[in-house]
Amino acid sequence: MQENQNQNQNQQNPNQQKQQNPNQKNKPKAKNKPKGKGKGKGKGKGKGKGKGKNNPKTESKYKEKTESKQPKSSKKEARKTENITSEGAKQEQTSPPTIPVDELFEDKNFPIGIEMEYPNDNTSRITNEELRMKERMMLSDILPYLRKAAEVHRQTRQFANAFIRPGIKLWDMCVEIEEMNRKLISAQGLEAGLAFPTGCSINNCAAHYTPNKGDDRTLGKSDVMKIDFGLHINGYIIDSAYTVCFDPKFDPLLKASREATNAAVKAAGIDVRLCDLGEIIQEVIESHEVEIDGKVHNIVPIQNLSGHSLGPYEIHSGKSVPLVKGTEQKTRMEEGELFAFETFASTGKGVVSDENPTSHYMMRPDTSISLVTNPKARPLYHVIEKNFGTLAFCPRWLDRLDQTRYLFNLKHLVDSNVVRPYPPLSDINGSFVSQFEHTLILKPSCKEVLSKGDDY
Ligand SMILES: [Co+2]
Repeated sequence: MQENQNQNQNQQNPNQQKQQNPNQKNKPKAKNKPKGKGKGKGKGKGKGKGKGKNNPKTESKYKEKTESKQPKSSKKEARKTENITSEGAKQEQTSPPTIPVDELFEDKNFPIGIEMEYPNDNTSRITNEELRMKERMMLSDILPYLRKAAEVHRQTRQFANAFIRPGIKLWDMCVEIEEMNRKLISAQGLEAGLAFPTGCSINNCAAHYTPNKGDDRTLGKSDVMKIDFGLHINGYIIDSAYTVCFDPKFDPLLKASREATNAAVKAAGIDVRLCDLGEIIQEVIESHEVEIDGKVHNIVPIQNLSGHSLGPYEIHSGKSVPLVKGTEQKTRMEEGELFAFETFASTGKGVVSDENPTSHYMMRPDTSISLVTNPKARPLYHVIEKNFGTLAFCPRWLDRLDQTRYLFNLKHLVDSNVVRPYPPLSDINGSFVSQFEHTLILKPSCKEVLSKGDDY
């Protein structure tokens, strides 16, 4: 999911900036901060398996399963997947998946993402035993949450790629993806579940599209679709996205974003300036071009979209990762921080603007029911607070909770500055946009790309 960079909205909503002082009511379970001090709960579960070679049997099985079902455009780049393993798995997942991920792995021993050394002078970090100790202390509580959510993401996207075909009804596709996510993560109130609606933005639409009731749109055979979904455990969010396209003429467009995201991930590190990542991303994206029906198009990054830091129950916790050079983001990345790196490559102007209709909404972090002047809208306020807290939601999820005739009240909550709308964001008509996104954490000794899989 994306940061809403619409200027007007930022101005009329000053609350949005005060994210550091969250309202308790909207932040249940926020007790596990990402920079936690370590609660002495690390039972040495990790067994140091992150670095070693893993059971070749389980590894190859994982690879084979995934590769056979990915869209062919994402097969090309062979990935180092040594760290992603099913080691510690009690039993195998079925196909299609039916077993909650909790039951697949013993003692919260979820697969580790790809661990990568920090660039340049930070490479010595990984060998420092003190740092590794600090890491276990700091992150022993939250890493299992993130790794489990990431494993669910991998399994669900593999499942989705097996059934997504041109002609599929997007509503059905989103429902299937969301139901699978709920099952695999053992969804439970605000303790575990979906972090935001399943985005399936198509062609010139870059982000924040998911079908509302009555939208019968189906996937076209040359559509460029961005699948963007997120999961969380106790507020710790995995935000990851990829592009699906069945027409090979768009392969270079997909490659531009995939390589840019990978380059940014590679360059990420403690003390790295966010503006420097923007420059890298822009350079990689602009080094590509794509020929569509006889015409060669330049490819550009979308300058008013960005990656973002993640906080507990907070999809955008303050820092942005620009996609172009020359921004004011002199801020640096810091140890312990969690980031969603996402890049968007476009054949259009490289600028998105709001579209209709809106499907993504999110309660503001510092809001209060006292702002809701119409008593008839108050029950909806409570439904949103109880089910989604400060996480994003969509009308489809209100339908699912048997809410009816909520549109007027939802509009009232938006007008009262209690709920913020996140409309679809699109580049110019006739353009095409690709996206790839990973969530990574800056551990003391190395970075871990949590959502990495064999597919992307
Ligand atoms: Co995101």
